[in-house]
Amino acid sequence: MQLTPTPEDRFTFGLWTVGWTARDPFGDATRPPLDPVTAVHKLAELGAYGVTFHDDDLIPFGASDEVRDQHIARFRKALDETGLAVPMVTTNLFLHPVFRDGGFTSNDREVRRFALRKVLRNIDLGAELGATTYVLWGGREGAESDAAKDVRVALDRYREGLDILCQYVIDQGYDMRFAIEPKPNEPRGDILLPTVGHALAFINGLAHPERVGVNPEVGHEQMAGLNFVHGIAQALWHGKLFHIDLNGQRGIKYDQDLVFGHGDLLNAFFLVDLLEFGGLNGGRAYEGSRQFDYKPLRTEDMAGVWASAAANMRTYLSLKERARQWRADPEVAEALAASRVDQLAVPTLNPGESYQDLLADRSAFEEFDPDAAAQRGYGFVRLNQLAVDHLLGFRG
Ligand code: GLT
Ligand code: MN
Ligand code: MN
Repeated sequence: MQLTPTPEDRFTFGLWTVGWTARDPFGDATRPPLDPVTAVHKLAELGAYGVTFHDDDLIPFGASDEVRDQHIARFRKALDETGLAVPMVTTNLFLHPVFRDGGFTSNDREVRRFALRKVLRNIDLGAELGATTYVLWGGREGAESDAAKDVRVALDRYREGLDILCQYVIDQGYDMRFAIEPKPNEPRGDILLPTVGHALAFINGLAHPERVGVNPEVGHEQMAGLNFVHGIAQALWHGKLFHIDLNGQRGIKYDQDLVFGHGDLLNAFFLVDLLEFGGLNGGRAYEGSRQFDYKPLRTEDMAGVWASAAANMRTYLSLKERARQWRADPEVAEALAASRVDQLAVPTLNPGESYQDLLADRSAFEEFDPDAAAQRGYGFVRLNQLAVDHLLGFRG
């Protein structure tokens, strides 16, 4: 069993994850700031494929052009030394007080114009570093009072912002797509585009919908009580899974950003199974980075930070191995068939059959015995228990 990560596994970490100093609303930082250059070297040592960042993770907000260039040069050198990629970048539109009412949807037009400029500038940097995905997490785009924000016009402004960004990357000839990251709440009482489903619907109304997809995060969907595997499957179905943020969450509460698998482990198992083996002929269903967007627990020191970074990757690879064994188990194959999982792939009408033919088919209705069909169980519990047995190491 190969539990040591390599760049082929495509694991990435945001600078803000391992670099989180653990300041929370109730307490000061428990760890020192982490130099991005150290982060790059350490992540490469641990077997990561890439690193991602917000503009402000790399370059302090408000830095002069000269200082900015110095930070970029040091970072670039570290990337060259380690071979770490930058597949994704994003913008911080939430930390500075100027964004107290959001960026693209702030009621203050000057703030909206500033936010757009901040994003456009960082898109250029991302393109220079080879990033092909640009994440938009609108944590401050929202409200606490229903009087504060006309949601319909806020969505107009959100769309205006996205349309401008898309036009910009098209005009620049950048190979870059955007991924909206939904979250239901925190830091705002209610955040716009709160779930994967809301974001998917919004994308349809954009000028360049083909350029925009989603970056779902495990904990964000689970904060809303939703099934993450279902959300990911639907995003894949729409061809919109452009990026993914993996972590752990234990139920409907504040955003915990735990290590991947340290929340709903069974859901994480089925998620890895879907990503790695849910494609055509059992191959990968998703080819992009597997990003860990977690926060090392505030209780941990720097050694604990690196142990938790490694834990994310180890959990993913363990689940991948368990999923491989689950798929190869003949009893699982038999149980899947007994549950008629494969039958769902058969179209409900025959090839060439019309609804008129269905209406004429007496066996479908007049002669169909619903009471007899109702007797047939589906065996889903057995199937689920086989997954649990595999997960716990009692099979395979
Ligand atoms: C922030 C948020 C994450 C987002 C990051 C991208 S920033 O830490 O909690 O979920 O992915 O902006
Ligand atoms: Mn989160
Ligand atoms: Mn995230």
